[in-house]
Amino acid sequence: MLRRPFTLILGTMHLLLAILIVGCNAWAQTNPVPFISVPLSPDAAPVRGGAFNLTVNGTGFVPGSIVKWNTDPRTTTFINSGQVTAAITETDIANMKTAVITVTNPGPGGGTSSDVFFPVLRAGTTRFRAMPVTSSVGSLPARVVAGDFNDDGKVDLATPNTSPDVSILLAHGDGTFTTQTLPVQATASGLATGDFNGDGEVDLIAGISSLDVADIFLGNGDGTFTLSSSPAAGASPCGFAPGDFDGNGTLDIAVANCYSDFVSILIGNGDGTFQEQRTFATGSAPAVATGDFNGDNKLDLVVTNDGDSSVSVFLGAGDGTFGLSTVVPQATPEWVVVADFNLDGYLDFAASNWATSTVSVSLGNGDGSFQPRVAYATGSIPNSVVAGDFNGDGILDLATANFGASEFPSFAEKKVELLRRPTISEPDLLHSRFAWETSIRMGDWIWR
Ligand SMILES: [Ca+2]
Ligand SMILES: [Ca+2]
Ligand SMILES: [Ca+2]
Ligand SMILES: [Ca+2]
Repeated sequence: MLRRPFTLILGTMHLLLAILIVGCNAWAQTNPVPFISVPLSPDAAPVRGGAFNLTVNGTGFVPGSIVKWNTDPRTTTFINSGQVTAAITETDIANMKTAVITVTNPGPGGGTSSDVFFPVLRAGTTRFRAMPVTSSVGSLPARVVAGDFNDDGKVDLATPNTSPDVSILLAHGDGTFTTQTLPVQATASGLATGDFNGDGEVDLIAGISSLDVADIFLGNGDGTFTLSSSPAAGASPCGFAPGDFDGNGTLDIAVANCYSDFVSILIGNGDGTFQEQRTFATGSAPAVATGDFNGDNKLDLVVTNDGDSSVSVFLGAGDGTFGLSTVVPQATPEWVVVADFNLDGYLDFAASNWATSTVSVSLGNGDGSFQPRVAYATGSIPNSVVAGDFNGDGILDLATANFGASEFPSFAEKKVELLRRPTISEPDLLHSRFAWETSIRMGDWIWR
């Protein structure tokens, strides 16, 4: 007699448990690592200009996404997977400085986007201060990357060198740096930042081209780094585009192999190690950048094929694989930058073409296709290109590092320089000057 009610209760409990499990599974959908596309809107603010809403466009945002101002969370409104807004306070912009903007997704999965910089400027005056500053680094710094490596709200730098080592330049905020040296196995030919173990601290990936591997250094949050792994990465890995390509909350990396005709995908395990590389064919001597070109909330790739005078666009399937979408003829594209240059909400790209001394802009149609490219003359042999709003009108500009520039230094160059580029209006550009490749990053390293 007692058995039936007991069975009934047990049955009901099973049903409840089943509902609970199904509900939990639906609720516990894995969140991707978010990705920020430039520009932010606005992309800068006048000092003491009052509170405002910052619009952040990108890929992989979820209802629990939080925008951080330096390391502090700000009240965030989820618009859709490609857009969030954040309430920036009057106090945030009370002083001139450059803030580090990131977006963090909650678990399961989740993680923190790469750093995007937000200048707070003196209203009505020139946007940048012209102030040449030189810092010593290792031999022949090939590139330069920026990030806040010690969580002090000041933007630091790192260069890969032939010494062989990586120089870590911790910013004092007055344009000077303390340089630390990170040993690597052999000449470091490329460098990129990302949070590969999901602890909120900026990590580094350095391409070791002679060994066909990449060294992964996990950031300790105090400006020091620990070597985590050295996954095989194609042939002469030299360019990197981190992104969560399979959307599982671990940062993955697309690797451009500078002396081959394929791109490697390293799927992250979330602890600073990676699965065995997957490769897919493209043109020769590629460089790579990422963004969502067709608005499906899955990161895509744009690959420049220097040796084939073309650019390939690969649409991401969202599982770490990519399909060739379109090949656009170009003139010896060496480097590529992804941004929304015409502010229509669709990502565009600009490629620097060394042989024709041009930079060409291809405007995206939002479906993975692009309008015919428009070329602009640059200085001699533009090896890399960077996007930034150099005159403060809210519209992205381009700057190139020109290999053939008359000020080109000797092979023995061992420095990075903050300098004013007279051809563009009033920027501080960081120009890493070097023999076979040059690279620039836009930023404000004078913390006023
Ligand atoms: Ca980390
Ligand atoms: Ca992943
Ligand atoms: Ca896509
Ligand atoms: Ca656009």
